[in-house]
Amino acid sequence: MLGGRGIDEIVDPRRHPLDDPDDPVWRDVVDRARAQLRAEGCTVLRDVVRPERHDLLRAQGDAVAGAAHTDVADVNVYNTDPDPTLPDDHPARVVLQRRNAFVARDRIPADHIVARLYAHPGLHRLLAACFEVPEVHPLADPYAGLTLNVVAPGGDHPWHFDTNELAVSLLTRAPSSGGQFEYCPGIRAAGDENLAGVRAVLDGDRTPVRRVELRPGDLQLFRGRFALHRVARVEGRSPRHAAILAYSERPGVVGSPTRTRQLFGRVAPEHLAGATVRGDTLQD
Ligand SMILES: O=C(O)CCC(=O)C(=O)O
Ligand SMILES: [Fe+2]
Repeated sequence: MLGGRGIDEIVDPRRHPLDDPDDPVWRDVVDRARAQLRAEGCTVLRDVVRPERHDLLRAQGDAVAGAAHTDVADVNVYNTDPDPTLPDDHPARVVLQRRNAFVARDRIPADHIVARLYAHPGLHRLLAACFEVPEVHPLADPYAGLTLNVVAPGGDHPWHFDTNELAVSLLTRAPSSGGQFEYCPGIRAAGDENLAGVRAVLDGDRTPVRRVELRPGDLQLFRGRFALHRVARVEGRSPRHAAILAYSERPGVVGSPTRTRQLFGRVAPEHLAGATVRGDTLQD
């Protein structure tokens, strides 16, 4: 347990002064993140969680990992329903096996390190500055806003696009080997699906693929709506646990019923209300 002394007991204010945007260190963190996000669509803030909290971070993830909805499903990169009317060379026709598991937000206690970070206004302000958007909002989705992604040994998380524009993830348990995050920066854009480029990666093209080595406690900032990405196969005996902190530029974002059922095996009234908010006109 932590002593309830505020966010400083989780985040070292000398490295990441979340509550002090006038601190020159805050500016340095933002400048570096912006440059990398502009160039690559991805940046990693190292050791956002204090190293002395990494054991607790891992233990809290272990404590909820058993609540993951685990299944094997046939999916495509857009997580859309199969559509046999599409041409054979359309990327949505490539069937991928999803063997991962998500713990939903309603199963992660509010006092856990990842839940406290997800809700912290100082983190929202820092993330908005890094992503160069006026504001970021936690999702209105009762399950998908904050999740723990559990990838068991031998498993992976196949190529996909995210529903949300901005993704932030925090590794809570590293596998002994494998499980690297791979992504293709800006492979599609609002109004440009780049079907041929996406299909090429599914067919094995490594040209646009970048690899990130994440460590527990690092915060990864990522534009997942436009960058095809995956988690490579986890090797060894330890699972990979990553907290996914999903934010949106607009308030009120809720996932579709189809996507929600795939990820969590259940839906809430919010998902069925048809109030899905999207920032673009891409097909998913
Ligand atoms: O586990 C990760 O690092 C990323 C997972 C992911 O891409 C997702 O949950 O959408
Ligand atoms: Fe993703």
